[in-house]
Amino acid sequence: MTFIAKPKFHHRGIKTNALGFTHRDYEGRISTLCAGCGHDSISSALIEACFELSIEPHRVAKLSGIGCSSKTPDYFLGQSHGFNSVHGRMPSVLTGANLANRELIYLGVSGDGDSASIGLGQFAHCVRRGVNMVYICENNGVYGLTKGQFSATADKGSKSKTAVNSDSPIDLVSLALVLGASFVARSFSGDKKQLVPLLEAAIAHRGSAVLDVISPCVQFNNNPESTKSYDFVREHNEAVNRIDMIVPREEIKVDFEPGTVESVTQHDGSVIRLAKLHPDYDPHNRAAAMAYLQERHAAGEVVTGLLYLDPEAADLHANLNTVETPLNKLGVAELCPGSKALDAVNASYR
Ligand SMILES: Cc1ncc(C[n+]2csc(CCOP(=O)(O)OP(=O)(O)O)c2C)c(N)n1
Ligand code: SF4
Ligand SMILES: [Mg+2]
Repeated sequence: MTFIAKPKFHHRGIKTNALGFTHRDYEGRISTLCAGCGHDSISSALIEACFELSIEPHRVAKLSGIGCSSKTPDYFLGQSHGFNSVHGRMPSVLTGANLANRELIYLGVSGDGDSASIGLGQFAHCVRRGVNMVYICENNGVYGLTKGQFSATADKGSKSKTAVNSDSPIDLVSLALVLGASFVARSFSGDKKQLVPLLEAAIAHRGSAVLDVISPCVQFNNNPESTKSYDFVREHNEAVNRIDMIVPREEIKVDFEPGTVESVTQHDGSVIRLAKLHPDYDPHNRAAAMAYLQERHAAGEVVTGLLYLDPEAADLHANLNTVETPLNKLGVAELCPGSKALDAVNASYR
């Protein structure tokens, strides 16, 4: 219940990160979601990822739409910036905030209804523009908040508590690949070991990072015939790789067989170590990733892991050549340089 405050005291021996923060410093309010909801596990994975990366909470901006999933930013990073926008409109608010201040880490938190139904156009445009963000879709195949109607990501033939879905699904991961996302991953809320490093790598990535996280709705869509249920995903989860994140200050210790691990250095110096679990899967080949996803989906598998990565990607700021200083730090003279400067700009277009 939201009116119950979390106790502030903690054990003296509690683990701290490089900044001296504990997990508590990354938590939010007590969740009001149903007990067992996958979304709560994603919040806890985000807390873990930000703790592990030693992120200063004030450097994060959480943006969301409407839905049980979009409520979750209240339950993690309580000391960060947050904006709960309108259903399906989070991407444009995030894009605007990002353009005004590139110094923050942007977490876009959404649901499958929010992203694949009402917000599909917004999702498409922010991904294709390469907005530097981590876009997380907490995907349960239903509109949880409005009592379990099928969403656009529900598989054809999938059964909820009360109905059978007759429409073809939208796969947000395949869509993100088509749209040019430079980091694309899928995970499962019940697999924290996979989800936490994927979130860490996505945060360290510069460009549009899309994470589709299957997150069962225990209230409306967790029956055995649902392809977004805990049982189904556990039984059909096919991870293509195992990921391990190393932040710049850490020493790289090799504990894999030589040749089985690929190291990818990102813009910020962090290194992603990718252990191949599927010998033929290449996360740098966009077209092959799309074909593989289609093929395995037809075979009834849920493919998870880091599906595509372009570590050299340019983001929206680089594409637009925008000023590095956040707009709120620019003075009047820079924001309004006067008519002579405007004349010069106009002349350059003649
Ligand atoms: C403009 C608008 N249309 C419809 C709604 C009603 N509505 C609220 S949440 C929601 C769907 C949420 O589904 P999803 O994004 O999958 O989130 P979940 O609750 O499943 O996590 C809908 C249709 C709304 N709030 N605003
Ligand atoms: S209705 Fe479903 S999505 Fe919403 S909190 Fe409950 S279990 Fe989670
Ligand atoms: Mg949903």
